[in-house]
Amino acid sequence: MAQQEIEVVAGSARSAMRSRGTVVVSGLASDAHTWNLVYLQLVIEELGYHVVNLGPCVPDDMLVDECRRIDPVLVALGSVNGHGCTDGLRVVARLRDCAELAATPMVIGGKLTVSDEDPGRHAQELLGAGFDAVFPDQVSGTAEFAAFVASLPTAPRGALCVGRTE
Ligand code: B12
Repeated sequence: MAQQEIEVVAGSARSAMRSRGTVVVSGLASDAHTWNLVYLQLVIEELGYHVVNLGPCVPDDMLVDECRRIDPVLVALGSVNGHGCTDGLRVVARLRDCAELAATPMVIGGKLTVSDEDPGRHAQELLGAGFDAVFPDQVSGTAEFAAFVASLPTAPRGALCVGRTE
């Protein structure tokens, strides 16, 4: 491994060790919007967590594989194109099917549908499918999300590594 790569890996491991745990931030398979994910990453980092940001248009298989590998203290999914409800219902079922992710806190937020009609009904559907909290733009903002993140238990020291070796 080149010296530069070793320094990057060591730096990332140090930041994970100092943090309250690792959070996976991700866009959904259909969604090309990126800046909401950058915004989420910055908010979560300010709250003391290490963030692995998978970026936009993440296929379901990749999201599941990365969450299993990383073993995060929180999975935060962002939607902007309005298909968050459809994509979210599908992928949360896949995530919850993995025994090691059955109890992992998972949230989704943003513009979850293509119309403003009845965000509460869609939120209930997403909660019923396996999310722990839903933050639709119409009825919630950064303060509610930050309060939820602050309420998470701190990861035990041994669980702070970025990758799970299987
Ligand atoms: C830039 C942009 C694009 C770029 C994205 C480039 C990129 N690399 O990101 C491009 C050109 C690719 C694009 C494409 C499309 N876009 Co566009 N886009 C925008 C635009 C102008 C800005 C979005 C942005 O970056 N905002 C800045 C970030 C920081 O804010 P944000 O995205 O609003 O996210 C906030 C919240 O949603 C929330 N949030 C988001 N995720 C989460 C997650 C959690 C857990 C929480 C708590 C909060 C949260 O917090 C964020 C900060 O406040 C908006 C219009 C606008 N002015 O907002 C339209 C907009 C988002 N786009 C829209 C649409 C419809 C599309 C297209 C379908 C257009 C088309 N017909 O092709 C495609 C979809 C492509 C796809 N496959 O996803 C609509 C969405 C409508 C809806 N959801 O109801 C918007 C609102 C425009 C509009 N008024 O119609 N878009």
